[in-house]
Amino acid sequence: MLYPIQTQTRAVIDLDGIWAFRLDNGEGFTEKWYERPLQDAMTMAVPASYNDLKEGVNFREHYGWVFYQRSLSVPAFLREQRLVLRMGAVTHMAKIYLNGKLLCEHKGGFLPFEVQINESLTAEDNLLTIAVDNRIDHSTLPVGSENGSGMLGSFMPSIDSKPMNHPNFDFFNYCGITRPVKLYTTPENYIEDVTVVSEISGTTAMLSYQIQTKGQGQVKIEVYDENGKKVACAEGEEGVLSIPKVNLWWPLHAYLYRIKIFFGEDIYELPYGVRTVKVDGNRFLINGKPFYFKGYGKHEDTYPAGRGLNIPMNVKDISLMKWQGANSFRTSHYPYSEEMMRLCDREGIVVIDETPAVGVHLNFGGGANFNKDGKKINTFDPEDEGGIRTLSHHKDVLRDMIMRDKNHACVVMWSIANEADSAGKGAFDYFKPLFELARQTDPQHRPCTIVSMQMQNYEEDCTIQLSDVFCLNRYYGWYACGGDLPAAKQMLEKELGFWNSFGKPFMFTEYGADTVCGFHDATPVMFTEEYQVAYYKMNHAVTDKMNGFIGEQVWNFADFATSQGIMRVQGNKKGIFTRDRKPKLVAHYLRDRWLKIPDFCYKN
Ligand code: GCB
Repeated sequence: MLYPIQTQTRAVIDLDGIWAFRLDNGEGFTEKWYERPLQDAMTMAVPASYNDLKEGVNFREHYGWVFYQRSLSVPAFLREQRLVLRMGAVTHMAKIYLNGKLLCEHKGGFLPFEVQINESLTAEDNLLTIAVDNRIDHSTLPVGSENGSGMLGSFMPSIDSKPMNHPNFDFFNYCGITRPVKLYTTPENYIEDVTVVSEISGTTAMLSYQIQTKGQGQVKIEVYDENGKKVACAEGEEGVLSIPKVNLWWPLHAYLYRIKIFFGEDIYELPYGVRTVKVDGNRFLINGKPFYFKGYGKHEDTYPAGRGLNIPMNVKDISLMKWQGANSFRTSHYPYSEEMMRLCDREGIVVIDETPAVGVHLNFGGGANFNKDGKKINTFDPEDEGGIRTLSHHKDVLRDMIMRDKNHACVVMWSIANEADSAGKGAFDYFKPLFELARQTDPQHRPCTIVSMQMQNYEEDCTIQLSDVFCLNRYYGWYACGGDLPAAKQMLEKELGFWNSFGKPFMFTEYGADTVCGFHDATPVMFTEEYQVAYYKMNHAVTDKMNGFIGEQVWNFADFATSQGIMRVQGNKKGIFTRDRKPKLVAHYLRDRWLKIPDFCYKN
């Protein structure tokens, strides 16, 4: 799906700002709130998660639908164009109404969707309503407990007073219209999709392209370098463009060509970095050279926007990454905004792109693992016995993520899930078709992985058969052997020896220790800044000896909000930076280490 941009033939109207807003009291649909101006409405920012923008626990933890509304008038001179309403992301489920009429519904909170609105639009003021549902269960990604049941943050029996979300994952269930809402135009005959794949031979790049169109017209395509000089052109819906003396896109040294596509009256432009990605033996090659990942698992999480698009913070985060000598991050645990992906292309930040499949594990934490009769269930048990019901939605989000991000130079690998029950019974049969789908859908054939968790029998993990790179989340010295780093080191050495023996690349996609900024001790004890440093030093003493170990992504870039519970002190505190991006002691240690580790050939 193309990102909406303004060109000589396309206009983009930004619908962000203050909208009217109301929590559903159970009457929203029966009273048809979408048919008339919302009564007793409050104000709400778009884009943003709504949870932290008004006070009160009932507001923050609201369970179910909310209604957003605004008026919409379209300039007469645009009415002859094709008018498309496009939502960057609505978390987790949306119904879009225009003048009381349901235009479309969408499931999944982290990917864009759009609908043409010409036929429902009137010449005057139009009433646009977006109803948003934040409920999660065994059919959604991410996964939550069924029907809002479960016990929040407690190991002791307690009563279930009212249904509420019980995430089977460790981040706050922020929701709302979290990314921009835009109205864009195209001519009647228009460019629908663009796909470009690079191959490099010597100093020449061959770009195979495919342009999908609707309607009548001729396709022409031109490529411009960063100085605005035309370096290649072609005609036809598909073909090959050759760029001699190509400037490659390198991590931290991005070079973006501008691909301009003409079709009939329509024009679209794609920023495009030329690079290749390949796994070869136990190496991860970018442009043929063995890359070493230094960076983080992140979250889209800031105060008070929640998971709402925060462009200044995205710029700041990348600046801090560069300050620290990092070169990469993973979009844990959902696809990030298109604005962030475009920024990473521009800045040369390498990205592992992850689906929202987190919590696909009913045998671990979260309280999602009992059916309504109180019987223990396994993740991949038949659906009618309480097993997970995510497979078809998982296919949809995987396909949509790849279709959205397929042309990004920054994306070098697809993560199909985070910490699923990948060593559980039935896991291979669940994941095999997803790997096949990813490999068929991605025109660039990037490597694929599932990010695997500790605390399960790693020798049984289906990542062994399916993944191109083993991505490990490991917490030796925290959840295992917390406070006993010598014992943790022994266990880590044993396990990493196992992964090293396959002759495939493997890396950490998470390792970390909760650290409350300002806690200090001369003897490093858990939760102090000194312990976080000692923890990482111990891990690196082991990983640096492992030849096939191709990268270290720490958990987490910054402290972030989670559900309440006895394991979390006003959120998860494993950040290298605090939630407002102040460095902890470990930030300086990592900076020192990473500035000395080259981006390429570290393990040669
Ligand atoms: C994990 C999860 C991540 C958690 C982290 C933690 O393995 O992937 O979502 O936040 O552990 O801190 O426990």
